Order: sequence, then structure tokens, then C-alpha cells
Amino acid sequence: MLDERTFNARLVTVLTSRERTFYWAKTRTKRAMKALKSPTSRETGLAITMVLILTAGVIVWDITHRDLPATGVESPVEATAADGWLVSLDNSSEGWRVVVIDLSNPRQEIELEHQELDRNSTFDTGWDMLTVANNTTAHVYNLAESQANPWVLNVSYPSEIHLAEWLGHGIVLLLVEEGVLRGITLDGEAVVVPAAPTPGAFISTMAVHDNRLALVYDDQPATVRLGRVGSASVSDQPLSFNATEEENALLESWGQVVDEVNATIVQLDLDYDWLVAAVNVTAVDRLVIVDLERGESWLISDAKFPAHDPAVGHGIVVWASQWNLNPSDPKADYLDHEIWYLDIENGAVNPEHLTDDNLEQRQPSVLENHFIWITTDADGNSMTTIHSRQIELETYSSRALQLAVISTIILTGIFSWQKMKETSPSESQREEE
Ligand SMILES: [Ca+2]
Repeated sequence: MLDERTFNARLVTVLTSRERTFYWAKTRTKRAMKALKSPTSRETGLAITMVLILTAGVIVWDITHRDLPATGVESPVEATAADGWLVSLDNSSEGWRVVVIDLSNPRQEIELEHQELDRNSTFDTGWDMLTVANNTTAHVYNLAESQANPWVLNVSYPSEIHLAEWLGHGIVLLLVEEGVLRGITLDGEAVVVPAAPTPGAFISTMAVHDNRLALVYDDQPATVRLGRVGSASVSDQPLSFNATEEENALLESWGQVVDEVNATIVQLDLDYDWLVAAVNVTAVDRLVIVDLERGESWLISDAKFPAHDPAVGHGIVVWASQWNLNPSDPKADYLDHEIWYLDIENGAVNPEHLTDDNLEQRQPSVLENHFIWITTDADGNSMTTIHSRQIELETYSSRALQLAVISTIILTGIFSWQKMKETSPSESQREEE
């Protein structure tokens, strides 16, 4: 029907002779109707192909559209997720608020009555608990019992708040107030936490996993101090963030300053086995991973390109990268961040990316079944994106798949029957001869 060798001739016919075109269309339609009335194996074969192509199309569309925006969040500026809960700080039209979503039912947001918040408000989630702090009070909610009253504790301008575990005592709160770490139980009693390793050293950033702490103090900003809730001491964990001479020479040839001597850890995260840190060497922030059992560390992203917002969990490192960005000649395509991950537990060596577009993606986190990050478009509209780690077919595509299986079985049956019918007369003739 669509033979490209005769296409030009047909086009000329269509353009020059309406009568002939009409006649051609009429005979073709008649022929098609006749074929439909008494279909042969050719039509059935075509139908099977169509069913397979359409079904494949539906499924491919479904699995390539796995990201969904978190419901009820208007303009998230920060998001964190743990143990099946996603929490976003939302700069909504009704003011600053915290939006909670149960990831097992992501289309429904959970209403939370909380104190007045602003851009500096800090929050954390873990063990089905959520804590939210403004400058003067911290509220702690049990998300599994949303009707219960929250614990309310006094705080003093915390820059960070974390939920942590104190072995034998349960969940406690950790606060960084004017660079000093303070621990309190939910009843407001003091908890023993690491003291500053040198007098007067302030905390610049920290991370918590259960009762384990990773702290960065300004006396040695390129060293991680590892500690625990319930213990006052810390141990030093150095990081290997040095690039090769060639890589540093290339950065300098781009007009960048590489200052590895005065490197500073700007962000970090840890789980039971791994610690990840973004280390600023002036030119770029580099991504370093630490094997906590062995105490070894190494770079896991290209030392020449900026890597931000590292997070680790479930054996996977995830971060936001400006891969390929040359700061002296910034190409628009490389200015926005993409979400990259490395499946370190399964021995992956090469990072892979989850996004590849011109939108800005930041602040990723990794959960048992999901990746979460914040997506912002060119107009500054942001949303919390939920990306499923498992390929789960939506209802419409699993229905399409079921329907396709049934119709393919039926059509294949018809096809074989038609083939038999079409070939049998000639065979019987041959037998007669
Ligand atoms: Ca992007």
C-alpha cells in the first residue's frame, strides 16, 4: 500500500487528477472492506503485529513515566525522606508549611498542625517520627498516630535538627545551636553527645544514622569526626579528595583555583556501612565515599565536575551533578543538575544517571523503594519528585498487557486455522494428482 518507489507518482496523481484520486480511494476502500469481511491469514497476521506494537507502546510509555510529583506540595524548598515517609518544607500560598506523604499511598497528603515556620525552619524524619523546629520550639510527631499531640520542646535558633537513637533509651533529638551540638530526650532531659574535639570548635555540618554521628568542625574542616549518641568522644576520619595532577592542571587551564590544602566538607551523609561527603576545593565540590568498616575513602565522581547534595542508603549513593560543566565556558545544557547514583553494594563502578533534561534537580535521597528529589523548571516552579526504584506497571498498562495476551492467543489460533484452510485445498489437489 505504501510503496515509497511509487509515492512520488501517486502524489502527482493526487495533485493533478481529483477524479482518478477519488476512484483510487474508492477501489482501495472497497478492497479493504472486502478483506475485512472475509479476512485471510494476512489480515490476522497484521492484527497480531498491531496488538504487539500497541501494547509495547503502552508499557514503554508507562515505565518511562515513573516519576510522579508529590501531592499537595506547592513549592518545596527542601525535602527529606525515611522509612516510607516523605516530608517537604513548602513555601505555599498560605505560608510556610510542612507536607507529609506516606509513600505507600503517595496520592494523599497528611494534614499536620504545626507551629509557625519560615525558610530557616529545620526538620527531620525517621522511625515513623517527624520533628520540625522554628527558632524557639521543636515539635515531634508520631506519624503512625497522626491524631496524638506532638511533644513540644524549647530550642534556641537551631541550624539543624536530627532524630537519633540512644541505645537503651529510644528516640532523642539532636540540635546544632550556634555551632554547638545538644542532645535531648523527648521529655527534655539532657543526652550525652560528642564534645568539640578542640575547645571552641563549631560544627559546620553533620549527619546522623541511628546512633552514629558524622560531624564536621571548623578546626579541621576537611576531616570527618565520627561519634555516637551517648558518648562524648570522637574519632578522626580523613578523606581522600585529591584529584590527579592532570585533572587539577585541566581545571587550572579553565581559569579555576584548585585549593586542596584548604578543602572544606560542605555536605555529608552516612548509613551503617558508608559515608559520603561533598568536599569543596574552591574550583568544584568533589564527591568522596568512605568505607566505614575499613576506613578507606576515594572519589566516586569525576574530580573536574561539580557534585552536590550526596546521600547514601540501602547500599546506593545518590547525588546531584553538573557533569561536563566547564565553568569558564558554561554550556546551558550542563548548568542544570542531573540526578546520578552508584549502586555501591552491588559493586558498581560507573555511576548512572536518573535524569537527563534541562530542568534543575537537587536534594536527592534514596529509600528502600524510591528515589526522591526536588525538580525546578526554568520559571522557578518546583515540585518534589517521587521516582520508583522498582518497575511497577500502572493499572492501565497491566490491563493492556492482559488484554494483549488474550487477544494474541485468540488471533494466533485464528491465524493457524486460516493458514491451514488456505494451504489445504492445494495439498488435496496435489494428492489427487
Ligand atoms: Ca536536569
